Amino acid sequence: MAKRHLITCALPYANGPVHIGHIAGCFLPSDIHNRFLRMQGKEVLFVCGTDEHGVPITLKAKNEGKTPQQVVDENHIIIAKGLKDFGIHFDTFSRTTHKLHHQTAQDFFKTLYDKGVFVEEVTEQFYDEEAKQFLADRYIVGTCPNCAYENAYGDQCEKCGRTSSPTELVSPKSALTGNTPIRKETKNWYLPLDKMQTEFLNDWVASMKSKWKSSVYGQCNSWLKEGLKPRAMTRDLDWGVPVPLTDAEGKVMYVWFDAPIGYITATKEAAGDDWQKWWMDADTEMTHFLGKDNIVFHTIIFPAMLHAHGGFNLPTHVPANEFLNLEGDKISTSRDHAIWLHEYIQDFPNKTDELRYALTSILPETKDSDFTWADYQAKVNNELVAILGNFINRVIVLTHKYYGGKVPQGALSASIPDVSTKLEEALSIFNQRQGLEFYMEIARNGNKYLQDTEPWKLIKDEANAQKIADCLYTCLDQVKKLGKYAQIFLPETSTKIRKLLRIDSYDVDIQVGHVLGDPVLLFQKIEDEIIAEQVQKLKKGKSNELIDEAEPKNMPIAPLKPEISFDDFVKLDIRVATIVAAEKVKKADRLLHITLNIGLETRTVVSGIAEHFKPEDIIGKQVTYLANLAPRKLKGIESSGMILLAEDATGQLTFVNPTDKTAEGSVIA
Ligand code: B3M
Ligand code: ZN
Repeated sequence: MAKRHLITCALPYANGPVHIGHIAGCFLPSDIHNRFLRMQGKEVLFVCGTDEHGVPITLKAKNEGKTPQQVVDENHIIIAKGLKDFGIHFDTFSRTTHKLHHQTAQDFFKTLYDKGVFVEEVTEQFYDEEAKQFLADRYIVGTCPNCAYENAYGDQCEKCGRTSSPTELVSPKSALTGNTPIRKETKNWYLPLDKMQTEFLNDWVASMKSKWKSSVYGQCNSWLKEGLKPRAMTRDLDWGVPVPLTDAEGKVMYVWFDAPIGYITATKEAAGDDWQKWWMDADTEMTHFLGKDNIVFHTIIFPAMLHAHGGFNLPTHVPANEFLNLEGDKISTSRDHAIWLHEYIQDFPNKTDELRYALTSILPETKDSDFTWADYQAKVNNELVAILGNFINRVIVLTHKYYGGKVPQGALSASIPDVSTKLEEALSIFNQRQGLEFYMEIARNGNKYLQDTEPWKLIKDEANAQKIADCLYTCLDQVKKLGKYAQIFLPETSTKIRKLLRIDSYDVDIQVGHVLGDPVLLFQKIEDEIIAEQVQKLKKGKSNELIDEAEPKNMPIAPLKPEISFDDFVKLDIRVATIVAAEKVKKADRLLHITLNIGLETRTVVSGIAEHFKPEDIIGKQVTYLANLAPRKLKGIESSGMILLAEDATGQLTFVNPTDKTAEGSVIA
C-alpha cells in the first residue's frame, strides 16, 4: 500500500469557463477521491491549475481583440472561483503562464535535449509572408476535400469532422491575413515515440493492464497497435513556453508538452523544496483524473517524457471518465449547449451539493451518460429532500420532542445493516456512483428502521421508554455516519449536519446527554418553474446557432457514403405508410409516439422529431417508412422501423412522401 498519494486533475483549458461536462469528467471524481483518501488518514496532495497556452487561446484573443494574456487572466479567475465555490478542494490551483512553470518546463525540456532524446527535423510548413509567421494548423482555412465546406481548419473540418493535414485543403488561406500562404522550411524537435514504444512503452503499458480500467487500457493499446509516430514537441508560435535553445528563436513548446508538467509546477507551489517526494519517492502513488479525450497524453506521451527524463514515478491509476451529454445531446460550447458552472452557482445559490449529488449519481464511469434538468429535479426532490433530509430532520425533531434535544441513554440496534465497508471498497476502486448509492442506503436504512420502530406509537406506553431511547440513539448514530460520509460527497451538507449534532469533528463520540442543535431543513424542493427556466435557457442557446448556421456560404453538402452492393440495397424494406395517430412522449421533449398504417397492419414508431412538428399537424400525412429495421425501446415504448425524413444543412426536417396519394404498404424500390 502506498504511503502517499499525489492526485492530479486535468488542467482546464483557459479559453473559456468550465461546464458540467468538465465537472463530471474529472473535477468531481478527483475531488471525491481526494476527500475519501484524506478521510482515511492518508497523506495526499491534490493539484490542478489552468492550461493557458496553445493556438485556440491565440485565436480566441484575436477574435475578441484581446491579448492571449487577457483571455487567460479572465478565464483563470472565473474557473478558479467556480471550482472553489463548488467545493473542489485543491491544494494548489496553479497556472501554466506562471514564471515557475516556464522555468520548470524549460528545465525539463533542456534535460531531454541534453540527454539526446529529441530528434531534430526540418519540414516545410505554411508561412504567411505578410504576418511574417509560420501558421499553426488552426490558422489555415480552406475548402474541405471531403465535404466542400469552405471554412475548414487545417487540422479538422468542423462540418464533417474529417481530420486532415493543411496540405490537403483545397485553396488554403491564412486565417491571419487571408493571403495564400507559401511553404517554408523550419526546424522542430520531435519525441521519437516510435523508438520509445519498442524500448519502453509496450512493456510498461502491458504491465498496467490490471490497474487501469478496460476502456483506458483498450484505448491505449489501440494506439500502440497502430504504431506510434514521432511527434513534434515544439511549434512556430509566439504564445507558449519559449524553447530554451539558441537555435529555436520564435519557437515555443507544444502545449501538450508543457501542460502535464503543470502538475509538477503545481506540486512545487504547494510543497516547495519538498516537491520531489511527491514525484520521485517510491512510496508515493500517482493518480491522474481526466476525460477520455485526454487518455493518450496521460498514458503514452507524458509517461514517455517522464521516463526519458528519469527519476520520476509513472502514474499508477488513470481513472478516465467518458463524456457527459446534456438533454440527449452532446455538450457544445460553440452552440452554448452547456450548463456553465459559474452560471449554475449564480442561478442556484447555496445549492452546490444538489448539483454534486445529481452529477455523482450519473458520472460517466463506464459509458457516456446524460444530464437532464428533469432528472436533477427528481434527484433533489425525491432523494435529497424526501430521503436524506427527511430522515435527519425527523431524528432531530423527535430527539427534541422526547428528550429536550439531549442524546438519550440507549444502545445501538443491530437491525440496521452497516454499509460503510462496501461504500469504502467501492470508492477505493473508483466506483464512485456505487459509493454514492451505498451512501443513500445509510439514509434509506435509517428511514426504514424509524418507520418500522414507530417511536411515536411506542410513546403512548411508559413501558417502552428504553425502546424509544434505543431507537433514537441508533438513528443519531446513522445521522452521524451520514454527516461523516457527506464530507466526501456533499461537503456543505456535512457541515450543516455537524452543526445539527453540535460537534467539532466526526471523529469524536457523541456522549449521552449531549445537547443537539435546533432542527433545520437540509434541502428544499426545486419547483417546476425553476427547471422550466433552465430548459428554456438551453433552447435559446441552441436556436441562436441555427441562425448562424443558416448563412448560405456555410451550406455544406453531406459527404457521399461508401458504395454498397445491390444485395445490400434489396435488404431494405421501404414502403409508403400513413400517420394515423401522433402524440408527445411524456417527459421527453424530443420524442413523438406515432401510429402508422402500413397496409398490412399498424405499427408504432417513436421518432425524435417533436421539436420540429406538432402531433396534430402530421396526422394523415403519407410518409416513407423503413419497415424491417430491428425494433428498439425508447422511453419504455417499443419502436418498430423508422420514418424517413430529409434534413438540410440547417437541421430543417421534411417528410419524404409520394406526390400523389398512394396505397399504404406500396413498396418503394
Ligand atoms: N487542457 C484538457 C482539454 O482542454 C487539457 C488537459 C491538460 S492536462 C495536462 O482537453
Ligand atoms: Zn468536411
